Amino acid sequence: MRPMVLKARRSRLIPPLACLMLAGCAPLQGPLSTFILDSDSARDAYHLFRYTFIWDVIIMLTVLVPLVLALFVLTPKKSGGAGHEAEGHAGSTRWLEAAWTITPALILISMAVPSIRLTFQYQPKAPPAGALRVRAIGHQWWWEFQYPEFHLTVADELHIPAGRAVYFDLESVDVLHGFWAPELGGKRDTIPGHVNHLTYTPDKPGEYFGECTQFCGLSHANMRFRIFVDTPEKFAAWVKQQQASPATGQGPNPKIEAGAAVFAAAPCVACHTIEGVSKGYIGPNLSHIGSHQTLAGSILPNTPENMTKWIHNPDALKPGAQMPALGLDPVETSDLVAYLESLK
Ligand code: HEC
Ligand SMILES: [Cu+2]
Repeated sequence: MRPMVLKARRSRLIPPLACLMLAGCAPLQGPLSTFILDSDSARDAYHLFRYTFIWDVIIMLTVLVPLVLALFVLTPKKSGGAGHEAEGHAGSTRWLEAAWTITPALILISMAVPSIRLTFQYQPKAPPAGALRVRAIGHQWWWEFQYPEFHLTVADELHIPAGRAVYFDLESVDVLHGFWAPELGGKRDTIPGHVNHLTYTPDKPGEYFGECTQFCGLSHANMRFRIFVDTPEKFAAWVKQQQASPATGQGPNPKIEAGAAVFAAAPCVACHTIEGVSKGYIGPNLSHIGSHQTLAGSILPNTPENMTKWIHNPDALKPGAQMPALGLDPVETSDLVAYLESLK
């Protein structure tokens, strides 16, 4: 009876195992897939991966097939007698040894050369001609993006034009972070006191998810960002909108006016910049926060409800968040939210 029981048990393992294996396929299509190739860097990295993978398979088969044959098929018969195993091919192995030393060396070189070439190609010391320069600065736990060309600073949502190279200066103000938007390729660390570089050219308009990839403290997993690749026209319009002065709450809406007054009188001004209102730089620039799709390291959709919850208690949404709960009353908070959401 025992073998039957074992078989039944084993077959029960098949569905969960199949699920596990299929779950591995989900990232092929998900928003953080390295198999979606929307930039030159992503494509080149994929081709290199495919090249090394093919060699890996060939090497695995070259090693495993003779090993399995030796272990299970070609084992000498017991009757051979003592000393039989030691005979070997003495005298004729020199060429064989040379071949199995030189061939792997050549294969390794053929992988190393393109790996090193690509590594340097996508982190040049100087920006490629015509590239858009962006300083990407990691903070616990959000991203600051500066465009020197446009005198612009934004947070967590980076806009870049399709078809134009972007050149990142990657920096950190506190601890090690990692900058990675997988579908656009090119992952690189941001290191305090050191500037790393990365360049790629996005192919086409789209919305891309990014993540911090180096464990950087309590809310590491909440340190996300978005890259919006726009058409050149849409990008130019976005730059214009960001450069314009934000609505400052002086309109006819009394709620927004009241919210502007709350902001100006609260400690918010010490940490946040709103152009024409305050010059704080500890936290994200809020000049056009109403035009953002997400909040707080791209972990929440930008809705009045989420903004209210965030201001009420940042730590509850993002453990360790470097913004204090300021104990504003509900009316003040609701006015403040109306004001911030009006800043387009
Ligand atoms: C001690 C500094 C500090 C003070 C005071 C402060 N903040 Fe912040 N704020 C931050 C930091 C840091 C972040 C980024 C947090 C994160 O995402 O990890 C932030 C994030 C935000 C965000 C999300 C921004 C984005 O781009 O997603 C909003 C909105 C915001 N703060 C509004 C306010 C308001 C309104 C006040 C006043 C009631 C205020 N903050 C007071 C430091 C501060
Ligand atoms: Cu980080």
